[in-house]
Amino acid sequence: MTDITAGWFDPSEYLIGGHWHDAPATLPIEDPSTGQEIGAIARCGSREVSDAVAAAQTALEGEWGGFTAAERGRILLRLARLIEERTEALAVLESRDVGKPLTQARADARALARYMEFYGGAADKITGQTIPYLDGYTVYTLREPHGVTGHIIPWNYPMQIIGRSVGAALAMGNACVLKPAEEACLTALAFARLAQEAGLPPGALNVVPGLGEEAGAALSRNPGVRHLSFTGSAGVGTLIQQAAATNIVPVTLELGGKSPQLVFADADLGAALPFLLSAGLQNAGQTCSASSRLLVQRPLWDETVARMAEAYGKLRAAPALEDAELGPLISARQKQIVQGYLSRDEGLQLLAEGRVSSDAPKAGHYVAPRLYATTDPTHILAQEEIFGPVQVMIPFDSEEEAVAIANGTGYGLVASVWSESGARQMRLAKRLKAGQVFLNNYGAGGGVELPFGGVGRSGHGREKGFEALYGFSTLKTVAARHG
Ligand code: TXE
Repeated sequence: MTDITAGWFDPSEYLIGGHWHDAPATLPIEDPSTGQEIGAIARCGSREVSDAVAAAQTALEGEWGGFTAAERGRILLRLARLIEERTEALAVLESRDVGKPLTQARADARALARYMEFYGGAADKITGQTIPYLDGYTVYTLREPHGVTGHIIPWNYPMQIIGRSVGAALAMGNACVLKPAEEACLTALAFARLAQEAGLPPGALNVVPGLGEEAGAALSRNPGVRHLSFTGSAGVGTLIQQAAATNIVPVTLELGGKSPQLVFADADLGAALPFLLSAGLQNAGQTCSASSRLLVQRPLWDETVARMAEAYGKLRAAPALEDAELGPLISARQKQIVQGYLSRDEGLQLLAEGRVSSDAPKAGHYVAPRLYATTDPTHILAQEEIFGPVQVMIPFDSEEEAVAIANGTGYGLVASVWSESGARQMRLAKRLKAGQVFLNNYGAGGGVELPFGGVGRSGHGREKGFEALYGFSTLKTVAARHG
């Protein structure tokens, strides 16, 4: 078996209270590009999870809990520098573990550093308010950490999601227990090593890899956890919210979407095209904010279809380290889910299909990207999150119709509008049901400063930006009567 971390660390260890422990049992690490087993991670269970929660509590009562906001910020800033120094090593780890093209993994590693920089800088800039009240009173508010926060994250963007949730939680002074996805844990473990190197005290961050139904379920039910942050499927999100209800703790859920881009006849199509394509195919479409629906006004329909189909014809899925446009999907199971949808494409018009590289290992989880068209926005492939390299184009006539189609799934994560009309942009920014609306762009470069989250079935709560710092803290009102 290859040494997947190139001697950096043993991936089968897990972190509790500042100590790396030998795994009680292990789970295999699979390289999605080859289908080969390339190592093992720990299979933590309820015992390790409760030890991790206890260690986090101890950290809050000890050194970590005594840190000033500025001291916490300084550690995160040091961590940002360490991540920057290891960008390439982190990118290679993520690329192999997730099957993500190297360029995309590099962008994720840079984002992780940037999150630490942003939250490191923000840590001592969160303030309360003074509130004018009755004569003889002084009223003010304090922002305090929740305590122990639980972070259950998926496999598609481990570094980005650790950055936005663990970064913000630590900045506010919480102590974190992180349960990475069993399919991709390596950069979570690397991040924890670097956090230690940056001086994060023992117990402030604990990492317990394991299965969702074991370690994940144990973490979500542990009464010592005072806030839960979850990114993943709607089904598991429901379980997390139920567990949070039992313990009466706040929960942030980010559950994916069916995000549309609306292209109007007055749009600059040349500017839109790269976004129409990449927003749907980044990480082989395994992206919560993937733009899987492209709504195009009829006067631009033929040209958009022709140019998109031409671009699809050039796409290639290849091993992650070859850095083609697409890598494999994360697992045989995910490939099965995507192929299940593709087998239900009756009634759709297949406009174009990319290809799988001829030298891609047969046991890798490759799916050739597909572009479809339909006039039926209720078709299952135009309604459900496929989480694979599949986009559906839908024509429309009026702005009214475009809004109805765009808002016509239960999801509400991202929407974008391509139009030169400022008035239309402003109208639609209000009318589209989404946590974020992008005007003449998609994703705004992923900026860490931008609050992010969904409405409807896409979840609730906000991560990223300053908003996350409010989510990872609780507000205390202090009212003093002094006569
Ligand atoms: O997600 P899961 P899966 C969607 C996407 C994909 C589908 C299935 O549509 O096809 O979900 O992916 C942990 N208690 N998204 O099965 O199961 C699990 O270990 C507590 C969208 O991988 O939701 C992992 O750490 N935790 C999404 C995390 O939950 C549990 C990203 C996510 O896994 C658990 C990923 C349980 N009972 C998938 N069961 C997005 N929004 O970006 C599992 N987990």
